[in-house]
Amino acid sequence: MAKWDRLWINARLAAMRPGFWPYGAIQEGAIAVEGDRIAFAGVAAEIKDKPQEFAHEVIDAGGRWITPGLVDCHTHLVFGGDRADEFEKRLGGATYEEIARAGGGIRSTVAATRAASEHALVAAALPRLDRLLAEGVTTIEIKSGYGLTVDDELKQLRAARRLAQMRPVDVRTTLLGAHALPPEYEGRQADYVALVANELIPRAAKEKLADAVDAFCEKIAFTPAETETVFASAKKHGLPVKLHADQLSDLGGAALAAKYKALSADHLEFSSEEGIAAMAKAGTVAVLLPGAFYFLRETRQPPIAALRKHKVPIALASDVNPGSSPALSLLLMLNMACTLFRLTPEEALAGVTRAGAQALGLGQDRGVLAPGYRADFVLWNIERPADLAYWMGANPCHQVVKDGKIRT
Ligand code: DI6
Ligand code: FE
Repeated sequence: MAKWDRLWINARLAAMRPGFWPYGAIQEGAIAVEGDRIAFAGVAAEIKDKPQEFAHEVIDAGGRWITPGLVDCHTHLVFGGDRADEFEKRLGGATYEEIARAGGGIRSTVAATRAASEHALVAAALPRLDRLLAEGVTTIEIKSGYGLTVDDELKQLRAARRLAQMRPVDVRTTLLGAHALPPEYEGRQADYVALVANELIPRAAKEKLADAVDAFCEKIAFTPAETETVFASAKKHGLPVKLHADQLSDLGGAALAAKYKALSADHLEFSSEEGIAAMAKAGTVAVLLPGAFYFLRETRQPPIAALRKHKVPIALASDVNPGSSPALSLLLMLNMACTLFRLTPEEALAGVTRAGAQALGLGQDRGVLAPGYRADFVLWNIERPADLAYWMGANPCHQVVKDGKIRT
């Protein structure tokens, strides 16, 4: 028999293939890789006595738990400046809307992002990325949405692509041109939507800078009709869509995302059960963002019971951004999802592995420990998988394997 490239023995395997969920399936396990794929994941029985006969390189996992590599499926990681001053103003009593009207809010990040070079954006994002990677993130989605001109949006996407060349991580980029109305389009919202649909999306598609298209469908952002214009263009250019839906009010965002077979609908605090049912039919993943819920002190919970009832996959993400979620820990999001939304630790783990991968259209490729899947996984210094959601601010990550190679 041909030997595997690398074999980890003395391992406990969590989050294996659907059907082998729940997570404590294998206590005396082994996992092997061949190239960038998992070649074996299961009971170690006959392997553990003579592991050298099975693989060129054998690693003793020391009884540690192994999970799939973490997937952070919703971030705005690339941006200029920060909004710490705005945080202080909000603590002093100012509202998000007042700050926005005074030229702050998203617009202040747009100004800082436009002023930054691609190189400066990469330099600013890199330490943030490193914080996430240190906790076992192996796949991250990064959105544009702070440039809001054709050139500045493409600059943000190029910066995101560049990050992928600098670190052992897969970056999926999402064009979020319809994030906010740029100041120079005040009173001409239709013209800006036309720019996104007719110029920005075609350019991003042609230059292969975007893997998906997103929009912010909200009273303070874009209407459902405008969102449809953006989505129609995305479809025409072969790009799947995602949606910031029903975060602050119910505009029917969940159903709209479903209508366009969106990969995911994100936030969802105000979504109706009909919207959730439509998502289930369309195969649209729910992405919950407890960091933004916490940081904006929101009170309306996403409809967890309806998501469970209709069996919509629930993903969790950091939503890293300077305004509503300056969160540089994906593990902390597991804790918040459990305490704030009452997810179980097992659901939370699925949210940053299997469901996170599904939310990026990568569910067939990664997010579970099973043969044929991408060999992205993490060894943890924990007693049980629920510890990942239990500790706050601990980083029990021991070793990360990306594409079958040990990340150093
Ligand atoms: N929803 C959010 O919470 C962020 N973007 C979005 O569409 C806010 C982004 C910001 O305040 O900079
Ligand atoms: Fe977001």
